[in-house]
Amino acid sequence: MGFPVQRRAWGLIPEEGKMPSSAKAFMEYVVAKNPGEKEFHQAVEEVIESIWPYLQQHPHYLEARIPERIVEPERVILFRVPWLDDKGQVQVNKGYRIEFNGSIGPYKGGLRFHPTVNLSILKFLGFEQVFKNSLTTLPMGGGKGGSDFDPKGKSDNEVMRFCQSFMTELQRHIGPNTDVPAGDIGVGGREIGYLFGQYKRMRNEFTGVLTGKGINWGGSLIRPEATGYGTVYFAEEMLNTRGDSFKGKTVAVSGSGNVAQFAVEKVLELGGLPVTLSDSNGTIYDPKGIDRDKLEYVMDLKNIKRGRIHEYAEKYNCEYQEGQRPWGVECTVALPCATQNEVSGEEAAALVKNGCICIAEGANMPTVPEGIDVFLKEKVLYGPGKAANAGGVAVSGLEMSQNSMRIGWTREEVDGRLHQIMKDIHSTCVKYGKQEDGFINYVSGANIGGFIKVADSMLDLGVV
Ligand code: NDP
Ligand code: 2IT
Repeated sequence: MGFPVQRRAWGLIPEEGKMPSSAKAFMEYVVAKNPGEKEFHQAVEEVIESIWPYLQQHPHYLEARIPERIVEPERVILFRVPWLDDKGQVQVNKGYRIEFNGSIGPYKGGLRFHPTVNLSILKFLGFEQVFKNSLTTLPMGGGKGGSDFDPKGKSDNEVMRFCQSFMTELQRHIGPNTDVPAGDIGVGGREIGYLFGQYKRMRNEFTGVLTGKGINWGGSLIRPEATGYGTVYFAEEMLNTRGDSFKGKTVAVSGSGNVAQFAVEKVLELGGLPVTLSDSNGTIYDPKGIDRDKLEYVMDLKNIKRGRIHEYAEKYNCEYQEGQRPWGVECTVALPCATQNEVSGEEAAALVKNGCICIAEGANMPTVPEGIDVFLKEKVLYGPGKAANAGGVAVSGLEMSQNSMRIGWTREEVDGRLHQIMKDIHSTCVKYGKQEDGFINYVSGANIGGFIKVADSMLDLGVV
C-alpha cells in the first residue's frame, strides 16, 4: 500500500533490515525488552504464535513493525495511592493505568484491586483487552488498570477512602472520549460508585467516564450480567457447531464473583446443571445442582455479606474441597470464571478424561499454555477468554453509547444486542480459525480476527 517503511535493526542482533525470523525470535525480543513480566510474556506468546502464519502471508504488517508496536503500551501511568485506614493510620498502595492501544477507540478496560496486582499482570490484561475489544465490533481501544489494594477485610469507609484517593490521581488521565475504566476482580458496583462520585466531584461533570455504573446514575441494564451471560451464549454457539446445547449438561464453574454468578444463572436458564463454585480457599461440589435459590444465597453471601464459599457447603450439606479447584469433577462443560492460570496442564487433561467437551473462559487467561495444548490436541471445544468473555466489555460499550445519547435501553434491547455480539464474535472465530479438517481453532480465530482490525487501523493512522 505504498507505506513508507524505515527498516531498522531487528531485535537483539543489530543487522540492517533484518525481519523477525520466527515467532520464537520475536518472543526473545519481547522477553529482553520486558524482563520478568511472565504473565505479559505468556499473553503475547499465545497471540504471536497464532498470528505468525498470517503475518508471513501479509508481510506489510512486519515491514511496518506492527508486532513491535502492538506489544508496547501507548502509555503506562503509575502512581501513589495514600489513604487513611479506620485507625487513622496512613496506608500506601500502588495505582496503575495501562493505556495500551487507542487506534480503534478510547482506551477501555477494567480496574483490578487485588494484592497480586503488578505491572506484568496489568500489561497482560491490557494486551488481551486490545484484541477482545476489537472482536466486539464496537469502537473501543484496549486498557487496564488497578491497584495492589486488597478490599478483603476492609470496612466500607476504608474502601471509599481508598477509591477517592485512587481517583484523585486517575481523573487527570481519563475521560469519556479518552479512557473509560470499569470493574474487574475486586471492583464491583460499590467501588465504581465511589470512583464515579470522586470523578464527578473533582471535574464537575456527569459523563460516561466509567462503566458498570448503578442504574440510577447512568448505568446500563444487563451490564452486571453481561460477562457471565456472554460466556454462556458463546459456549452455546460452540456446542451448536456439534449439534449440541446446554440442555441436561453438567457444568463445572470456578470463582463465585460477578462472572461466575451470572454464568450459573444463564446455565440454569438454558437447562444445564451447574455443580461447582470456588474462591481462593476452595471449591464446593454440589452434584444435585446449584439451583436458583442456592444461587440467590451465593449472591447474598458474596455481594452483601462478603463471606467465603465454604459457608455454602455448610448450609446445603455438600462437599467442600479445601484448597482445591473444581477441575477434578465429572462435567461436560467447564467455565473457568475466577482468575489467570487456574487450569493447569494436568487439570486440563483430567477435564477431558472425565468427559468435558467444551471449555469457555469467563476469566482472562485462566488456562496455562500446556492446558491449551491439551484442549487443542484433543480437539474439544475451547473458547479462549478474549472471545468468550467479551460480553462484559461489549455491554460496557453499549453503556457508553447510551450515556452519549443520554437514553437508557430496556433489558431486552441490551440482552438482544449482547447475544448478537457473542454470535458475531463466534462467527469471526470460525472465519479465521476453521481448519481443513473442520476443527475450529478458536485461539487462532480470536487472535487473527482481533488483530486485523487493530493492525489495519494502526497502518491507517501512520507511525504514531
Ligand atoms: P470478582 O472479584 O467478582 O470475583 C473473583 C472470583 O475469583 C472470586 O470468587 C475470587 O475468590 C476468585 N479469585 C480471585 N483471585 C483468585 C485467585 N488468585 N485464586 C483463586 N480464586 C481467585 O471478579 P470477576 O468475577 O469480575 O472476575 C473474574 C474473572 O473474570 C477475572 O479473570 C476477570 O479478569 C474476568 N473478567 C471479568 C469481567 C467483568 O466484567 N467483571 C469481564 C471479563 C473478564 P476470592 O473471593 O477468594 O478472592
Ligand atoms: O476483562 C474485561 O473485559 C473486563 N474486566 C471488563 C472491562 C470493561 O471495560 O467493561
